[in-house]
Amino acid sequence: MRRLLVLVLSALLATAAVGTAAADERIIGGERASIEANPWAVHLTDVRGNQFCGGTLVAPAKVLTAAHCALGRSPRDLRVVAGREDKQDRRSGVSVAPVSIWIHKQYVSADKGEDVAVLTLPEALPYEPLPFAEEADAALYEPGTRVRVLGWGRTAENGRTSRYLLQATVPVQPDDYCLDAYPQFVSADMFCAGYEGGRVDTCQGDSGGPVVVGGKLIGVTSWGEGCARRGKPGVYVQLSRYAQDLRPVVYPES
Ligand code: 4AZ
Repeated sequence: MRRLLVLVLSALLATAAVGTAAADERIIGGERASIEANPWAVHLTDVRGNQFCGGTLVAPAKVLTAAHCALGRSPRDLRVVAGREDKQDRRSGVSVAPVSIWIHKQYVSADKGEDVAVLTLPEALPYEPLPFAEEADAALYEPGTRVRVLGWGRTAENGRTSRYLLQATVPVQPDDYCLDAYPQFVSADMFCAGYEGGRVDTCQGDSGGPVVVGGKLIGVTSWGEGCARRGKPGVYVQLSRYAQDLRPVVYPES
């Protein structure tokens, strides 16, 4: 009975949300993004189709996501949804179970670093992958660099996740700013991004998803205190730091 009520209420809310979509689209403080322009953007769901994380196609059959999105899950309990901008549009794109999950062997928790995982798909997908940053790409993390974050996560700290793919642009902050915000911040393995006043950010459900600059995947959405709060930037995996660990998993044939 309660579940029916929840179902009816969420249906009503979903209808209401469609009507006001243009007024306040977000990740938080963001806007709609098309899947055509961002074909490598994927989301992860459970077997029932509930979306809980993001990911990026980095090779035709490899999805990079956060370790905390994959940990404790079996491949058969997971689905990678690709080619689908609207989570409710079952006719677009594909939903596939991975055949295997690789989690960085040093991963403990998101705020300790190594928050990376790779899902291997049963076959190549017909969507353009996005290459990840490598050792030589350190300049892409310079403070002030405006980076693009994408996902289907919450559009308010305690709100619902987004039906549509959203994007926002946030500036990379200097390491001392990130450390002031979070004493556990690990400068070598992470970067943080956001405005000092907050307002624009990733949120729950965006984890595992892409941070993009200059046609490269430079980060993975990882953690933060709340969402879009003043003085609490989003924290992202500094992918160039993990390129060496990722290459043999993403390109096993080479
Ligand atoms: C999360 O819980 C999460 N504001 C993702 C991103 C941020 C905070 C939390 C950054 O998945």
